Amino acid sequence: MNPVDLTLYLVTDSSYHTEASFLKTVEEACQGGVTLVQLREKSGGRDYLDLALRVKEITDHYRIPLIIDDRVDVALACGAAGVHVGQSDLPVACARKLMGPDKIVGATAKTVSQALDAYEQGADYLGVGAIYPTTTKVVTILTKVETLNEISRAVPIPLVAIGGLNAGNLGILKGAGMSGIAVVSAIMKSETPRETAAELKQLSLQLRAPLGETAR
Ligand code: TZP
Ligand code: MG
Repeated sequence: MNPVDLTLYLVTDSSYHTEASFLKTVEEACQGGVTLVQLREKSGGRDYLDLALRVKEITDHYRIPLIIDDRVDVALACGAAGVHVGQSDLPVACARKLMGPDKIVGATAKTVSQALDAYEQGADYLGVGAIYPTTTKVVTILTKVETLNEISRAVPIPLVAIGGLNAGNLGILKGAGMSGIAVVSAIMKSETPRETAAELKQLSLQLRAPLGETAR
C-alpha cells in the first residue's frame, strides 16, 4: 500500500480556462496547500501528455504528487506519481501491473462491493462520491455518506470524498471515516484559489478530527 495524503485533493478541469489561467489556478492551489493533484482531461493522448508535463513542473516545484486520470500511458510517460481509474477505465489490477508496485493507483468506488474489489486488485486509495450533485462534467451517481462510512469500515485503504463539495457544505462528512476531500469546481472556479485551498484544507483537517473535538 503506497502512502498518500488525501487531505485536500485537487482534481482539475481545464474546460473553462485558457491554458495560462489553468496553470495559474493549479499553481495557486498548490501554494494554498493542496496535498495531491489529479490532472483530469478527456482529450487525446498528445494534448494530455503536453499538459501533464506542464502541470508536473508545477507540482514537482511544490513537492505535491501528480495523479493522472484514466490514462496509464500518460501517467508513465510524464513520470507522474500515479493514476486514477474509474469503473469504466482499465481494471485496477491491470493499472497496478502496468504502473508497478511503487506508483499510486487510485480507484473510484460507489458501493461497498466496488470498494472491496478495487482494494483486492491493489488500489492504494478510493475516491467515493458524488456526495452532492455536481456541475462538473462527469457520469456519476450520488453516494450516501452512510455508504462512505460503510466503505471505510470494509476496506483498510484511505478514502477521499468527492462531488459538489465546497467550504459551505462539508459538515455532512464529519465522522464519515474518510481521510480527506476532493474538489474540482470549488477550486478551479475560485477567483482566489490559494485562499480557497487554504480554507478547504483547514476544514478537511477538522473533519478528520475525532468527533466532538472542536476546531483550533
Ligand atoms: N467524480 C465524482 S463527482 C466528480 C468526479 C470526478 C466531480 C466533482 O466535481 P465538483 O466540481 O467538485 O463537484
Ligand atoms: Mg475515469
